[in-house]
Amino acid sequence: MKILILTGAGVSAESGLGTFRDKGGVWTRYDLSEVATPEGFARDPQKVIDFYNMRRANARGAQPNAAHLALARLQSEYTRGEVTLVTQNVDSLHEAAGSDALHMHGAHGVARCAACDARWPAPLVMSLNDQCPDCGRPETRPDVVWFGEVPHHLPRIAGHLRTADLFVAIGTSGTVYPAAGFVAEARARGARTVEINLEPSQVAGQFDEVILGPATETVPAWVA
Ligand code: BJW
Repeated sequence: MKILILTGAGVSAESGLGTFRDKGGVWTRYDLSEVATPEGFARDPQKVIDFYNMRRANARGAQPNAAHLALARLQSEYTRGEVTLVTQNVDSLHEAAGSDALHMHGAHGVARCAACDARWPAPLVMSLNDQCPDCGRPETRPDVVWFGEVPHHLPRIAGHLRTADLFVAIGTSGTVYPAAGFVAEARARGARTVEINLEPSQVAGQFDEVILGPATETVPAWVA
């Protein structure tokens, strides 16, 4: 059986990383048009760099929780098929738990040159004057996907959506596309679909099964 798992901020919530849209979430404290769009970066790049330096520093101290660990165990021990993990998260907690994940919205740990698209490991504190190691231009930005930008790995994800027998979404509100549309795609191709979340997402009605509760309890129980 081919299993495709999509995770969102809820899977890292109990590691101490805030979600985006819950009470006190990132988008209740920051204007996303200012810090998570190419236009915001063009208007005030220093503000955006500061925002991501702060988020990168928070993420650096976080440890994987029981949900990340259970998913890593599933990925390494499942012998009746394959388990593909796609995450919208920019933290590296799936990797810290031992998983291999496709980061469709990028990663805190990667810097990108806005001029030539080169990528390299991000320093903990990124600066606007950082020069690209390839072209030398000082046009460094975080390698994260902002609104209006095309997410990473979409052709590979589309392939997995076509062939998955089981699609599972964990800790995501189902508000951001194209990820929120994956359940419909997987379902149209005949996959069974399961949502695991603290509360029903915006697209909960499209899943065959919805499991509610904190990820550190529900995910290990589902994997077991
Ligand atoms: C727990 C829990 C616990 C809490 N246990 N659970 C229709 C189709 C296509 C696109 C669009 C469309 N309509 C509009 C668009 C455009 C736009 C969009 O979706 N806008 C909507 C807001 C309407 N999308 C885009 O612009 C995307 N690009 C794009 O569409 O390109 C065009 C294109 C697509 C395809 C092919 C060709 C071209 C890009 C979106 C980029 C999103 N970027 C961000 C920032 C990333 C960097 C950063 O981290 O700063 O990604 S925004 C933010 O939202 C972040 C997240 O990955 C993303 C999703 O959030 P997530 O993970 O769901 O978090 P929350 O907070 O929303 O939800 C947390 C959930 O966890 C909740 O449900 C809680 O209940 C739960 N929870 N604690 C379990 N303990």
